[in-house]
Amino acid sequence: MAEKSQLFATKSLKGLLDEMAGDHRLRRVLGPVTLTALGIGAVIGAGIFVATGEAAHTTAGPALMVSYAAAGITCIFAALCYAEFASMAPVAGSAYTYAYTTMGELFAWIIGWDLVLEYAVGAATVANGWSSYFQKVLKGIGIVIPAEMRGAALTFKEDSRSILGGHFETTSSYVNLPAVIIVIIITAILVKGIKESAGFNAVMVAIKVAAVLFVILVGAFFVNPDNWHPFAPYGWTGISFFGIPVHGEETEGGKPLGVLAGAAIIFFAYIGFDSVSTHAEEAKNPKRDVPIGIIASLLICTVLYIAVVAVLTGMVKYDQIDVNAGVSDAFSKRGLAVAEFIIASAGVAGITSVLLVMMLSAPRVFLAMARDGLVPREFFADVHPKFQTPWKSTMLIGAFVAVLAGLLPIDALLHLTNIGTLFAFVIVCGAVLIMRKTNPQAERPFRCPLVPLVPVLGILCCLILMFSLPAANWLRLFGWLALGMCIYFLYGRHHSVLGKELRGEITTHGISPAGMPLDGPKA
Ligand code: ALA
Repeated sequence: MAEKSQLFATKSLKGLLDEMAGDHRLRRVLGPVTLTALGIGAVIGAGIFVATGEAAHTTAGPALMVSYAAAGITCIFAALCYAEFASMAPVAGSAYTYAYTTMGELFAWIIGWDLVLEYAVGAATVANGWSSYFQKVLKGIGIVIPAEMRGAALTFKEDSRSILGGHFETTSSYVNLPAVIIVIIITAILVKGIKESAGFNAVMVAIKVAAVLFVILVGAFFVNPDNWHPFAPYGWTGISFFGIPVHGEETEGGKPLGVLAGAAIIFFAYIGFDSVSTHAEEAKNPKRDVPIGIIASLLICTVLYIAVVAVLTGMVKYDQIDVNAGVSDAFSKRGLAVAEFIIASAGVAGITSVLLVMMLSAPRVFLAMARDGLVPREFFADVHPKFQTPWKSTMLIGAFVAVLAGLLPIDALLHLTNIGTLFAFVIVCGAVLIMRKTNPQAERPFRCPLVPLVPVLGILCCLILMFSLPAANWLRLFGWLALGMCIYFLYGRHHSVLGKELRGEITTHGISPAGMPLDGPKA
């Protein structure tokens, strides 16, 4: 009986806030500007620099501008929900912690596991995009990496007749070496510490915002409005239900086409604003600064993105845009080779800062889960005595990301990241609705406006985008969640702090049966 109720048992909001009073916490060093910079650092990256070219060319045409607006609006709904939660429960763990206080342990596990997927697979995607731009820069100075070490070892061939939505094939490359190397370097920086990381990030953010403004301001002089016709050559939608077309066109391999399908791809460009909430524990004034960081970074990025796509599709006809490095290539096509080199270099810097924030976030989700006993605490909650970082899990995630980035192709990684993130957003929006019912009186320094409308619209928009992705992604998401379920039922359920409380195994307040303080081992 107690075991069954454990699955749906929730952590109390008060308990959560009490936990924050413990002294084994991360250092509070981040203010609103740093948090917004971390948000922008996480958001502008491979999505705009790499995915835009392919999405405009193959999926949406110039109407990709509308796709960016649609994805931006979806994120704003989710961001408002994130901000309410982040201001109420400013502890590390983001949506995982929110789910634990509203929907219970099982949902919390699912979302925590899903967030690790988002950040780790997202980081591998970004490392892959980084490698493309880095190689463009190297080429500019006459260095060419051998073909065997230049790209992913595998490629995915979509096939609507296959039950798995397609199959992987080997390529002529053994490993994407630049991607693996950058992941190792970032891992080392993150083990050393958050303060240094935030400073490094600020420089990168300045460079990439300058690059994006350069693209918009210089590119605007080369726009030919004729290139915007036809505006939506692939249609306005592109929705399928587990591979069965519902609205809009599809490729022969079963990949949806159109503005919504484009939005589902470039949604990747917005991922990252939510990671601001995973730094709540390191924020100086989390109740005020975290919502500011989330919303400000998202609004700034939406405006910049729409402007970049307008310029890009105005400079080059959509069906001639380069699918690997569309933004920098547009300048080369207009005879601006120097500009191409400048943008590629700044792109490398910009994408690096995204990688940094994504790889910073995954170990922090594990940290929150470890404090609750759902993953081994000795490993995942071990804060380094000198650097005060979760160093062991940072290195584990680094190894996982390096393997994915070295072997898998960017499109498969990108789609998987998107579906995992959209799923997390659905849960966060749902959690806000539940929390308003179960804890109506709780202090909410930031209130999501127009509840229930905004969370409900957030859920619907995310589901539509999930159904605009190729069907194979649903299978991969289910596969990842099934693996997570096995781990939960074999480990997490038996070691959960909440579960032990329910079973009466914890006798002394604040001390687990192993004699370990509930908020983790001493640093
Ligand atoms: N939004 C991030 C990017 O575009 C993940 O690289």
